[in-house]
Amino acid sequence: WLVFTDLDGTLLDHDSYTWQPAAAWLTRLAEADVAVIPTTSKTREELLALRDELGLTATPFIAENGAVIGLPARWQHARLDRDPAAPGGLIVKTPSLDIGFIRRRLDVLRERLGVRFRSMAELSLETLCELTSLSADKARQALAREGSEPLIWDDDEAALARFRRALESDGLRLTRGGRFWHVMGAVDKGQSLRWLVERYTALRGVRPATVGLGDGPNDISLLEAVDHPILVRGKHGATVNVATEAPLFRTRQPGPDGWAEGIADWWQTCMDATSEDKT
Ligand code: 2M8
Ligand code: MG
Ligand code: MG
Repeated sequence: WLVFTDLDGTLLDHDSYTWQPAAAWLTRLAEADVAVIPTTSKTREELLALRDELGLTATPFIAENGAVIGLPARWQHARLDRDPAAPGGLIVKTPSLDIGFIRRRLDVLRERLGVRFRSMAELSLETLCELTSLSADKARQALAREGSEPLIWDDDEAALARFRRALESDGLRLTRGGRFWHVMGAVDKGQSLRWLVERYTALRGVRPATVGLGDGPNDISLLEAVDHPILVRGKHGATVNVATEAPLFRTRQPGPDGWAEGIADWWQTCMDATSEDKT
């Protein structure tokens, strides 16, 4: 089994970013050799710091809504990876458009459509800290974008619909996180998740079963791509309509409490059930 999990509002609390209620399960999953793969809007820099804190240094990560994929040593493949590993042994794939291009298109579209928004790069560090409750250090890590730009939308729904259409005809995509809208190339969490499943299959010769946890509209593609989807109750108020073939488990609690609730249910129905079969 591979566990793909969103961070903000899912493994981490929407406001305080703590994951204490999920810590015991993270330990238990590590002991059972189940890989927990962060699949998030956060940047590579934010992930590099968080991986250490969460104890997830041996597993890959999906950052910036699919625009950045980090592969640790065990997930690398001599024939498939020609890119050199960075210090620390990580290989990072960026299967999308680069941030400079995205920002230039955003400027052009804002001008042409006359819509109002502020990109994260345009916010002062102080405003960003206020909006997100991140510390200045963490906010700086969030600003180190490579393949997606978060936005605060300051205009109405009709303008948003026009903006989305214009982005799409430019080969760009718009998705919604807990606080921001995110613009990136033709990627999403689900696509990068499938890419990692293919990689695992190529390396190990078996197709892994997958669990996915998320709370926001930007997690729909993730939840639709896994065998066992878990929708964690959101604190953001956005509706999340998931169309999965697999039955969707909805947690009662938000954030890391909901994460633990969903994982406990999955463990009971899938893991305990299989170990009983074996005995
Ligand atoms: C942004 O991502 C969250 C994801 O739900 C959001 O849209 O609210 C990103 O900029 C991320 O890099 C940052 O850490 C986070 C902080 O709340 O906000
Ligand atoms: Mg989230
Ligand atoms: Mg997220």
